[in-house]
Amino acid sequence: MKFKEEFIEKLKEAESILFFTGAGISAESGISTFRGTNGLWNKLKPEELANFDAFLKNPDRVWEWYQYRRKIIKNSKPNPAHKSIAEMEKLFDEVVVVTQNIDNLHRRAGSTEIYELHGNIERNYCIKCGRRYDSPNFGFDDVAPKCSDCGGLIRPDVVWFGETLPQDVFASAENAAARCDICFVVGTSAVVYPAAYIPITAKNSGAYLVEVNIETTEISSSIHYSLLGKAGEILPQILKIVKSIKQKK
Ligand code: BJW
Ligand code: ZN
Repeated sequence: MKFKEEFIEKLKEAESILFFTGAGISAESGISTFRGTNGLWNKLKPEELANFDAFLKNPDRVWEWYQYRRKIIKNSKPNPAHKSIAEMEKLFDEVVVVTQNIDNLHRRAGSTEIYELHGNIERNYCIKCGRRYDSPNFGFDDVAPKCSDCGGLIRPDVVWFGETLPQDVFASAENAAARCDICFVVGTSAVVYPAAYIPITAKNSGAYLVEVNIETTEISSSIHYSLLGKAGEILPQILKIVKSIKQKK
């Protein structure tokens, strides 16, 4: 793949880079996206599953859906896109991952500075007393479990529609966006807010925006350089070019 010269120059100058990622980066690991042709929301309604009222109305149905996804995630592996991002840590002063994904694949690939805006499917908590249930092997029944301390319902520690994002995590992600030199927007439709403000903050603070996606998205018109294709194919090529730049230095 031949990259445009302007992008190569930005890579040469950059000290801090940020990857803003969404479900598309894990698609090649076998985890379904939400929107798009094979997206989860084509078959299931988000308003029936990804919000607190739906959980209260039918906890077993929502829990079962998360158990189904937990099993897929547990059996999946980071793909070349996740691994390339982790490897970039050796090549830049700062590499930050801001992800909307709950699947832990960035961590499993070896990235160390990760801000999970929508939580993590391996964590759970009691909605009544807040007790945490964070073992990855917790609750493998398809029935919503109850807290052993207070009998309250236990929910996955993910952010549903209408809920606020973890404020400290979002603030750190915003700060990282404001200081990065290049912001890569990878595998996200960029329609869910406030997460989608991250690349906008980066751009407003002077960062160069690069999109990696199989199709154009809501944010494509604001992007400096759009790379159309699979994340698992494009990111290893970016890693390769960065390695060759750093060797020449
Ligand atoms: C590839 C690829 C490959 C495929 N390589 N690419 C109107 C305007 C603005 C905002 C709102 C509004 N109405 C309501 C809101 C607020 C709402 C919102 O943004 N809604 C919009 C959808 C309209 N936001 C919220 O409710 C948020 N909270 C909030 O605003 O709090 C303030 C508040 C509090 C109280 C009252 C009112 C407000 C919370 C949002 C939480 C989102 N949660 C979910 C579920 C998480 C748990 C779970 O996983 O079950 O997060 S929804 C879902 O969408 C999930 C994702 O993280 C998120 C983003 O999706 P993502 O990652 O972009 O995936 P896709 O599927 O959309 O896209 C995949 C992309 O990959 C595609 O572009 C493909 O082309 C590409 N792709 N294969 C590269 N191989
Ligand atoms: Zn409890």
